Amino acid sequence: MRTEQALPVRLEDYRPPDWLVETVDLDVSLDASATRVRAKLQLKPNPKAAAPAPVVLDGDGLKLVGLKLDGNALPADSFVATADGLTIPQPPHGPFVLEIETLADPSANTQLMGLYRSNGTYCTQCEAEGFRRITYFPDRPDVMAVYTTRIEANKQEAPILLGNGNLIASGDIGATGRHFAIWHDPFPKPAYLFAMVGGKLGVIEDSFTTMSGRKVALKIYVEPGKEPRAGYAMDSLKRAMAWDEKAFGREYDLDIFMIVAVSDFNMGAMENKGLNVFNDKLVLASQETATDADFASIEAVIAHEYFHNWTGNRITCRDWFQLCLKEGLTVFRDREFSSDQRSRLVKRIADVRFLRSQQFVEDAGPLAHPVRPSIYREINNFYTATVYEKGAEVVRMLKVLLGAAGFRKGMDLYFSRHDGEAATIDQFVQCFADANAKDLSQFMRWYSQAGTPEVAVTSTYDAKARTYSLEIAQVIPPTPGQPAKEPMVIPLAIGLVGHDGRDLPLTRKDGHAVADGVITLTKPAETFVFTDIGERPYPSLNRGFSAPVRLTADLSVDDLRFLAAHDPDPFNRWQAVQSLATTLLLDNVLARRSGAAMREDDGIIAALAAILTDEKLEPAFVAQTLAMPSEADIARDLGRDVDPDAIFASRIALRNAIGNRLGSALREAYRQMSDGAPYRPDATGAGRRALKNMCLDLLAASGSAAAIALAMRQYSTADNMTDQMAALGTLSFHNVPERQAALDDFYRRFSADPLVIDKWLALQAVIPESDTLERVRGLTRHSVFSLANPNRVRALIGAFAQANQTQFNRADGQGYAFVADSVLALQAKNPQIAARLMTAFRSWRALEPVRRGKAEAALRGVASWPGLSGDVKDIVDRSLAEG
Ligand code: 0A1
Ligand code: ZN
Repeated sequence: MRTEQALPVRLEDYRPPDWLVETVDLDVSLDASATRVRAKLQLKPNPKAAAPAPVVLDGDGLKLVGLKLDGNALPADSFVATADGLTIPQPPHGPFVLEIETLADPSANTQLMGLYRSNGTYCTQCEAEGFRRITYFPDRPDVMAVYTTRIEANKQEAPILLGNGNLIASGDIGATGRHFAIWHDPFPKPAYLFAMVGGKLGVIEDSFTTMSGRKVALKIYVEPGKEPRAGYAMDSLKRAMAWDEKAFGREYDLDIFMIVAVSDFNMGAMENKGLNVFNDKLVLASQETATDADFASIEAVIAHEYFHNWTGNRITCRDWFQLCLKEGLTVFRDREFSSDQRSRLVKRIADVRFLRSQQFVEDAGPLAHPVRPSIYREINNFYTATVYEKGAEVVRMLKVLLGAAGFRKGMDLYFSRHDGEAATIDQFVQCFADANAKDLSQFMRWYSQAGTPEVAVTSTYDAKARTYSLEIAQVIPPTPGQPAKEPMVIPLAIGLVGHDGRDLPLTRKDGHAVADGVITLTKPAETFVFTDIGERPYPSLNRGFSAPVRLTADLSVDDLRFLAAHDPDPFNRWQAVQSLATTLLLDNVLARRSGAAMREDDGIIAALAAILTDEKLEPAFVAQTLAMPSEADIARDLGRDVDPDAIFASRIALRNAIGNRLGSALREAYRQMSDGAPYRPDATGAGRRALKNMCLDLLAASGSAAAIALAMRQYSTADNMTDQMAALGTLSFHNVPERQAALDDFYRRFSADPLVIDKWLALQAVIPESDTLERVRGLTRHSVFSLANPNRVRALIGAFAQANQTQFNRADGQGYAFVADSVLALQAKNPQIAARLMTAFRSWRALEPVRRGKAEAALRGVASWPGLSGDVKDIVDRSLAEG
C-alpha cells in the first residue's frame, strides 16, 4: 500500500515517453506465494523524445531477482532498483533488450491489483496502474507493445491457463506435474490491458461469425458448477457483437473472445484484450438467483466491455486524463445498445435518474471535477460518475447537435484516423468537427469545466403579435479550482404544446423552422422568439434530457399537470410528474423543519391516476412514473440545510397518500400484471414485474395490513428472484413480524450463495430505522461477511452509507463514525474500496449544522490517522478542502 502522499500529476505536464517498448515476452511461473515473472522487453528510444534519456520503469511492491541487458547481467552500480521503480541512468543509445526477473506473492495481494487470487484462481487486474505490480515497466497507456505470454503452473492447481490474444502452444513440462500455455496478442496494447488467468474453471462455449465471415470462438469461464448461470451472459455477448457491426460497423478482430468471472473484483469488469475479467455478479444469473435488474446489468456490462475492444483497446488513451475518451464513449455505446434491445424511453429515464443521483451530486460537492480532469493524485479515484456518466452525456450531445448521420460520420472518421493509436479527447472531437465542417471549440468546455449548468427559462406570450419567446440564461456554478466559468454549448430539445395536446410548429423570426426541435444555447443569456403562435402554449423543455443541465422554468403547477397528462414527449410526461412531486416534497420538508403542517396535493395524485390507468403506456414507464423522487434526490434539490429525517417524513407522507388514494387502481394494476406467464428476463416481462412490484410497494406504504399479507404471499410463492426480492424489500420497510420471518427464511434458502446473500445484506442495511446500525454492526461479524471481498463490503457497508439516508446521517453521528471506522479497518487491505466508501461523505457541507459538524469530525478523524493510504487520503483531503 502506498501511504505517502502522491505528487499531483498535471495534464499540462504531459511529455511523450522517452523510451518505447516494441515487444514484451513474459514468462510467468505461477506459485501461490512465490510466482516468478521473467519479462523480456525490447526497448527503443522514442524518436519523438529529446534524446538521450535514462530508462525509468515503474514498479509497485516488486522484488527484483535478476536483471540483464542484451543478455549480460547488469553490474549493481549501473541501475537503481527499489520496490517502486527501476532506473538505468545511462542506457545504450539505441534499441536494447532488458530481461527482468521478479518474485511476487499473489496470495498476499489483498488490494486485488496486479496478480492476485480469487477463491484460488490466479487472475490479474492492471487498469490503471496494476501492471507495475507484476513487473517493472513504463506503465502508461501511450506505451503500446506486442505481448507474448508464457504461463506455467501446477496442472492440478491450475488446469486452465489463459492470456491475451491467441493460444499458440501448450503442453506438459516433463514429469513435473506442471504444464504451460503460450498466448500471443498481435495487437499492440498498453500494459493496462494485459491479463492472465490460471485456475480450475468450468466453461461454456459458443461461437460468433463476424460480418466478414470469420468464426470467433466464445468462451465464458466460471467457478466449476456455475456454468448453468452463464447462459444469459453468452447470449448478451452475441447480441452485442452483432449490434456493434450494425450500429457502428465494428467487427471483432481475434479468433477467440474469453470472459472469466471471479468472486473478488474491485469494480464491475475489465476489458483486457481478448480476455475480459468480470466480477461474477455481472456474469452469473438464473431466474431463481438474479433479478431483472441483474439481468439488465449483465447485458449492459458484457456489452460495455466488448465495445471497449474498439473504443479503448484499438484506440486507447494517450494518458489517464483522457479516461473519458474510452469510458464516456463506451458508456454511450452500451446505453444505445440497451436502448435498442429494450425500451429506449424507459432506458433514458433510468439513465437520467442515475445521472442525477450520482453525477449531479458529485458535481455539486467537493469532489467535483471536469469530465477530463486536469490534475489528479490517485487516478483510481477518477473512475467516477462524472467521467463515465457525464462523459456519455457529452457524447450524446454531439449526436443531438450533429444528427445521427453526422454523428456516424464523425465516429467513422475517428475509427479510421486513430486506429492503433493512443489518442486524446481533442483528437476525438476534431473528427466530428472535420467530418461535419463544424467548429466545436466552444463545445470542448464540456470536457474542461466542472459543475452542472443551471439553465433558467422565462416565457412570454404576445397574443397580438402571435409570438412566444423564451428568455434563457445559463450559469455554471463554481467548483473546486474553477471559480469562474464560460458559457457552454447547450442543445435543448423543445416543443410548444397546444391545448389539444399537439406540438405547434416551431418557426423562428426569420421564417425558418427549428431543425429537429433543437435550439442551441451558446451565450450567458439569449432570447428565442417563435412566430405565428395562435395560443399561449405549454413549453416542454429539454425533451429526452437532451442536455445534462438543471433546468428551471416559470411553469405553474397547472402547466405541469397539463404536461404530465398531454406532453407528446413521454420523457417529459415523466419529468412533469417528477417536477410536481418535487415541488410538493420540498415544500413539505421546509414545513416540517419549521414545525408547520405538511400539505396534501391533488395534482400529483390525479396525474398518477391518469397515467396508471392509461393502457397505451408501457408498464415499465408507468412504474418509473410512480417511483417518487428518492430521499437523495430531494436532498440534492434542497442543496442546503439538509435534514434527512424531514425528507424521509415528507416522502413517506406522499407515498402514504398515493397508496391510500389510488388503492383500487393499484390493486387492479397489480392483478393485471400478475399474469402467471413463465419467467423471461426480457424487457416486456421485466416491465410488467416492475409495475406489479411498484403497486405492491405503494399499497404497503398506505399502511394496509392486507398489503403486508399480499407481500408475504408473493414472497413465499414467487418463482423468480425479482418478485421474491421485491416482496422482501417491501416487507423490510415495515416494522412487522413478517419481516424478520421472511429475512430468516431467505437466509436459510440462500446461505450458500454469496451473490444472493449480498441482496440479503443490502436489504437489511437500508432499513430506515434506528436499530439498523446495530444490525449492520452485527452483520459485519456474521460468517457470511468478509472485509476481503469487495462485493460483501459494498452490499453491507456501501449500501448503508450510500442508500440509507436517515441512518447513515443519524443526528448523533454514529452512522458516520461506523463508516469512518470501516474505512480505517479496510484501507490497509484494499485502499481502492476504502476510498470509494469514503466518498459517501461527499455531500457533508449541504447538511444541517448538527449533522454537518458530526460528519466533519468523522472526516477529520480519518484525515488524522497515521499511515492512511494515498487513495483514502486523496478523497478525505479533497472533501475537506475549502472552495
Ligand atoms: N475499464 C473498466 C473499469 C475498471 C477500472 C479499474 C479497475 O481496476 C480495479 C477495474 C475496472 C470498465 O470501464 O469497465
Ligand atoms: Zn469501461
